[in-house]
This record gives sequence, C-alpha cells and structure tokens, in this order.
Amino acid sequence: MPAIIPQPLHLSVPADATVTALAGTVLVAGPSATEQRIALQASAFLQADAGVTVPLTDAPEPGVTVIDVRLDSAAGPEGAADGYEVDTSVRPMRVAGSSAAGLFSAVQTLRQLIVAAEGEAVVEAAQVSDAPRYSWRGLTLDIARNFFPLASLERVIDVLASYKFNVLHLHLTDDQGWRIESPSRPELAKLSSDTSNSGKAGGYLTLADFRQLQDYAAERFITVVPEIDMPGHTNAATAIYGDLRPDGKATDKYEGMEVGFSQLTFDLPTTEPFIRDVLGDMAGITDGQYLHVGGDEALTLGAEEYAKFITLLEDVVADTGKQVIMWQEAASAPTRPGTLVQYWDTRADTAPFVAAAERGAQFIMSPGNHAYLDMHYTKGFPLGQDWAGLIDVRHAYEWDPATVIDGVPGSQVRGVEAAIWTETLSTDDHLFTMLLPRLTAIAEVAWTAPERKDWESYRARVAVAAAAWRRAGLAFHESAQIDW
Ligand code: TNX
Repeated sequence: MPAIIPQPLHLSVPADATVTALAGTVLVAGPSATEQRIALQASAFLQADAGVTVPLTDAPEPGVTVIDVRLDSAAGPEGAADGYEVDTSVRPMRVAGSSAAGLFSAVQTLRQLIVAAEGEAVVEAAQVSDAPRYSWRGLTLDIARNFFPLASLERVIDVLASYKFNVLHLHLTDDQGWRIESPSRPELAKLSSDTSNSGKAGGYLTLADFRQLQDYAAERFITVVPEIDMPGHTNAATAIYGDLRPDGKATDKYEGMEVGFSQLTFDLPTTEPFIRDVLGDMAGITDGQYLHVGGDEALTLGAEEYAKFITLLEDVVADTGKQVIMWQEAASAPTRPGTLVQYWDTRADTAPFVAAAERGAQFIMSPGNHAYLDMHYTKGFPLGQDWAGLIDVRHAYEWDPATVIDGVPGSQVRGVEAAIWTETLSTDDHLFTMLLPRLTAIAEVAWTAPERKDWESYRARVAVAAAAWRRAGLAFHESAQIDW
C-alpha cells in the first residue's frame, strides 16, 4: 500500500496496478483561476520534490500521460466538506477536489504517491477518496520565548501544508518578548523584542513580514491565527509601559522560563485603551476570521478580575469583527456561546469546560500530554520539557480528540492543534527535531477517521515520510519506536 500521511478514508490499489514514470507526464487543469493556480503549484511541488519538470499545458501531445487537476463538486466521499479524489490508475490520472482546499489536499496526496524506483521518480497507482475528520487542523507555534523569522516560519508552513494542516496559530507575545509590529504602539516591537528566553537574539515580525507570511500560508490553504496573550504573560508590555502598572513603574525585562507572574490590571484607565489598540492593530492586519487573546496562566489575578478581563477581551474582539479564541482557563469565566476554547492542561478540573460546552462553546484540542510537541520524547531528551509527561511518537498518535474531556460532546470539538513552546528551542534544527515525526502523528489524529487509524500502519508509513525530510534538509528525531 502507498504510504500516505494522514491515512485517507478510502485507499485501494487495483490488482493489475503498475507504476508510471513521472518524467514525461503533463498537467492539464480545469479552466478556472483556482484550478490553474493549484495546477501550477502542483508543478512546482513535483519539481521541488522529485526534480522532474511536469508542465501545465492546454494541449498535451498525443500519447503522453496526463494528470488532470479539476474542481468537481462530486469529488470525495458523498456530502463531506473539502473532499477530494486521486486516481493514478486511470488515464488521464485524476486529481479532483470538491473545493479549492480539497483540490489542494488532492495535490498533497499526489506528492506522496511519488517514490523513487531505481533512481527514477515514479507515480504509484492508487485510488483515493478522502475528506478530513475535523475542519480545524493546526499548530500553535511560540515565537515569543525564542523568535523565529519569516524564513523559518515558511519552512514550518511547507511541512504543515504537506500533512494537510490548515491553521498556523502564532503565539506572538509573552513575558520574554513582543514579536509583532503594532502600529498604534510602536514601542512594543521596537523596545521589547530584543530579549528571549535563552538569551538568544530576539526579533519581531514587521507588518510586511506578517503580510508575506499570511499570503504564503493562504496560498497553501493555511489560516494564520495571531495570539496576543493577555491578561497574563504580559511582561513584554509592562516592561515598556509603566502606566500599565498600579505603581506606575515599568517592570524589568524577563529572560527566564517561569510562567504566571505577569499581569495587566483591570481598573487602570490605561488598560482598556491598550487592549483596544493592540487587538485593533492585529485585527487590521489579519486576513483570517480569528484572534486568539490568550487568557492562560494569569496566576496572580483573582477570579473576579480575571472574569472581567475575559468579558472585556470578548467584547473588544467582537468590536473588531473577529471571532475570539482563548486558552481553557477562560472557560471558568462566563464565556459567550461563540467563544472557541483551546484545551491544553489535562490536570484541570473539567467542570468549567462542561459548563462552557453547555453554553455553546466549541473546543480546539491541544492536550498537553499528547499534543505538546515541546515535551521530551524520552526521559532526559536534550530538548524541551517534561511537565506534561514524555511524548514519544506512539503517544502523540494514540488519542481521540472526541473523548479527551469527559462531558464535552464530540460534536463540540472543532478540531486539533499540536503546540510547540520554544523556551528550550532556538534554532530550526531544534524546532524540527521536536516537530518531526510527531507532527505527522497529530496530522493523522486531526484528519483521519478513528476506524482508519492504526499505529502499526502509521509506523511503517512514517518511515517512508522521512525521505522527504532528508531531501528538504529538515532535522527529525529518529525515535526508537520507528524502523527508519
Ligand atoms: C504551558 S500552554 C504554557 C506555556 C508554556 C508551556 C510549556 C499554555 C497555555 N501555557 O506558557 O510555554 O506550558 O510547555
């Protein structure tokens, strides 16, 4: 069986199947701008992956093998959103999506059907009909503890796209630095981005960087969700603006790895204008529908002041026209029905989540003990932390988002995000060592129907996937659980 990650809903190989040399094939696409654009992307992917030029043409020479790229509302399992089909056993080969996102997914599957055979790139014969289990398949990436520039983020997006993720949630601000230019508060990026957790170089995304990143992501059907963390995790702001502090004095900059000590103060007259400024700035540059406003680990705040903040944050985000996302702690406040809650800390009492679900909240599942990819793989692993436990590949793979929180119905689970926090990670090699292979396990958790998931099958497929990482020069951890 071809090694496709995430495992498709339906995959079969005809009995008389043979492989086809990729060299000499051509792409033909439907007439719409979307079909033409995705076919050109396919051509670029095949060139980069296999070093083979597969041109897009209107008039294929007679006799050449055609790969037909097409929008087709009937593609994929009946009634499924963003479904797609790939059939490389027929002529022309069929690459079809019921939507643009579905068609892009079809292209990712096609890429994984191309393997090297005796030094030549060939297309394996397979029939695939597929659609995602969840519409939200993301990665939370912390660029506040250590900064990662645009080039690194684009490499992450490339990997996300190939495993059919569609959300990149950027944790842009924290105690250790402010990583996004905020036009109404220029001091934040200018004066509070030179620090980092490990004392490595800081940095921030300019507006132009952020726009370029969003465009790069959007071309790959990935939505960027920016997070400005409040009312805790705010030392990068209070280190610049003393007037956000009751004593009027700016805090010291922070380069350590403690959490939960910083806060905004609800009753100061400067607080709401600050929140409106920075969230207004973010809403202004964000193409996607969502703003994440943190809400986690505000450990120095009393419940009452915390709840006032949550209500204010919901109001301010609503005023910008965006939809609000918050970490799970927000569920202890009276959140509104439309609020998206991101679950992370499995040690917490579940009653507030059940209550929030009853009020209509939806959940994004990032349980720390399965989805926190900054956790060690094994005891004593040189990178990362272990407060949520050890997460070797199998542990990242074997869980079901629908049953993570007792009492929250599976129907209120919008999807899944892996998360990677960068206190101990300061280079691309660090980042990818922690992401790969585990990110592909989370991809399958988010995409694949539970009855199609199987550790032994995944374990064999992930070994095949490593060829692409080696080719792209991506670091990965050779976990002892996989026969590489
Ligand atoms: C918990 S996840 C945090 C982060 C840390 C992370 C380290 C969350 C909402 N809070 O601030 O970076 O653990 O694993």
